[in-house]
Amino acid sequence: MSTVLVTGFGDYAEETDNPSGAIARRLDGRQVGDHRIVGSVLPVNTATVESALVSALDRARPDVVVVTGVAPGRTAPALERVALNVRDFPIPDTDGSTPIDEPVVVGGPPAYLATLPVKAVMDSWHRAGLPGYVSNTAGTYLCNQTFYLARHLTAGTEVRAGMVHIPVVPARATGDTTPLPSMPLALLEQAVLVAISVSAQHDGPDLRLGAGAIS
Ligand code: PCA
Repeated sequence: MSTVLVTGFGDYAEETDNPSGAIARRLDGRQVGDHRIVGSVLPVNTATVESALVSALDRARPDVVVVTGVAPGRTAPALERVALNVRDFPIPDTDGSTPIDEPVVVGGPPAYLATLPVKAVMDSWHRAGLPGYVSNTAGTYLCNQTFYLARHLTAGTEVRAGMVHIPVVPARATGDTTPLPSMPLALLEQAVLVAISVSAQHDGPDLRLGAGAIS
């Protein structure tokens, strides 16, 4: 039996019903195949997110960590390939803090690649009829910070860590004449579940599938 920690985020700015937090709550305690899921909701707070993540890691002792967060404007779920050691916040966090060009970890490596099998997850999404892609930037806000921390804290261990960004749900996209792209919560939850089970089961190197981008 392996354990997967899935984190989502609480509300922030215009995301007053963050689907990533809702999914983490819904999946907490679920067992999928041979995998036990621990779900945890993290604060959108640059000063406290690390201690919240460390407590979740201590509690779950996971084999796999899947950080999730909402990215308004994204068209579909995305596996993030890279976490940067940069905090350059486009909006303040829930405490009003707006770091500019500060590292996530002082003296840490400039970047980490995900240790989840991002291509295998993308392939399974497509086989399950779910849209999804590999993204080459997780931004420079809380999700990137948390993804970087998850990789930093698991570096040199067998634990695999990565991040999935999800679009907003339809309710968040109404009332606008140029609506944000959206997907229903049930489909987003299914995408996160596929990411969890493929990441927990996949053995050996990632699939060799092209999913690059020009920009
Ligand atoms: N999304 C933000 C932070 C919290 C969340 O759900 C991000 O993508 O950085």
